[in-house]
Amino acid sequence: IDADVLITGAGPAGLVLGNLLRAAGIDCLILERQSREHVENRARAGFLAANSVRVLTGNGLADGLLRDGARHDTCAFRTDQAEFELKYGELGTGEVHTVYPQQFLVTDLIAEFLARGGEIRFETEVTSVSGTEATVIADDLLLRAEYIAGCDGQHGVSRQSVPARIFRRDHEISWLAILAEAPPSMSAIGYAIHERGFAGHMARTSTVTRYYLEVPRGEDPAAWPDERIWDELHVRMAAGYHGELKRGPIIERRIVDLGSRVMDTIQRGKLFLAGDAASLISPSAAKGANLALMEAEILAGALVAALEKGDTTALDRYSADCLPRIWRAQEFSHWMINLLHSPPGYGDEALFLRGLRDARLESLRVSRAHQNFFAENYVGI
Ligand code: RFL
Repeated sequence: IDADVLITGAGPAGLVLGNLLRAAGIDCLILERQSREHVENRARAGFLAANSVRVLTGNGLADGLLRDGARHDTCAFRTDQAEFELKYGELGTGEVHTVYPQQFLVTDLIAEFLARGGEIRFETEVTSVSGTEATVIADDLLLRAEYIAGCDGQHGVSRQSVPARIFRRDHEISWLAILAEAPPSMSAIGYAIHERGFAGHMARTSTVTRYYLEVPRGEDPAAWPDERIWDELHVRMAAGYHGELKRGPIIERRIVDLGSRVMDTIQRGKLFLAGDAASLISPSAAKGANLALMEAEILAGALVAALEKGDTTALDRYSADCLPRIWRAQEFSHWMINLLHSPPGYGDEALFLRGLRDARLESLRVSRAHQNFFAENYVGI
């Protein structure tokens, strides 16, 4: 046997799981396709919900986050005529986000996992996983474990070994996801609803800001040189009216097709999925990394009970524990998609859906009950 627990993938799910298992003295090995440098520089998420911060703080994984993370509690919705702010930290359950770029978190988690005596094999590609045999093939080598945690993300192989019914939706919306070397332009998270499409603004650090622009499906990011990006953001965010954007060099531009995937089970024999391997959620409500951390914590507790006490009750009900939370996050994310987008064109149906979107936005502006619903779901899972 090569390890008690073999983990595929050194993203947030695999690394949090690995750290929690090491804290309980469980021997585990992480197999990661990319180099350490690559995963430590991969910018993605940034908004950590209260539960994620609790998981990290409660397990001694929050030093960097508590030192360099920023509290975030307000978002603003704007159109070209008006803007309203929601101080979600004062609504709903009163919880806030902590902004801490995912690549910083991954860097911290790798260092801590190694310090706890864990082993990571970088540049090691898993090509097949068996939940019934509890084996993994990586770089032509057969590895055995008591349990396997499939944390290899959206494009990994683990989930292919779980025979499940898959429910998916292509939202038929694409975003150009942009990282700019520029300070945030607003103190709030900004959602701009515009005839030309959605635009978003999210702080990352004092010198880097994430923006999103809705673009047609199949768009080539190369068609978006810096100046075109800033000009389009200027128009959609009505910056002439609400305040100029702080411009800077664009350091990353990539297309994200908004899609969702849920499976009817996320386990098979000795194999358990967590994070983007278990479910895919569109980034509209910033839930992906937070679901990954929630699942990693549940799975760690279940694996510890099984390995230390031979009690597999929690492992047996792992899918049943996670799936209702996954569905709730999906539902809210879907609600956000409908709040931020409407189909293009001026046909009867497009205008009808735009009318619904405007009504939804207006309800959020004026209804305290609606604001509380938003706040509770925006920060919670
Ligand atoms: P990851 O982070 O994708 O890690 C999986 C790891 O597995 C490795 N791997 C393999 N290793 C070995 N063999 C194989 N065959 C392998 N195949 C893959 C990969 O190299 C990788 O290192 O999955 P994990 O751990 O489940 O974490 C999920 C999160 O990364 C993801 O949900 C979020 O980044 C989503 N997301 C956001 N989530 C939030 O909660 N808040 C946000 O603000 C937020 N913003 C975002 C986002 C995702 C984005 N993109 C790129 C889709 C913004 C963007 C632009």
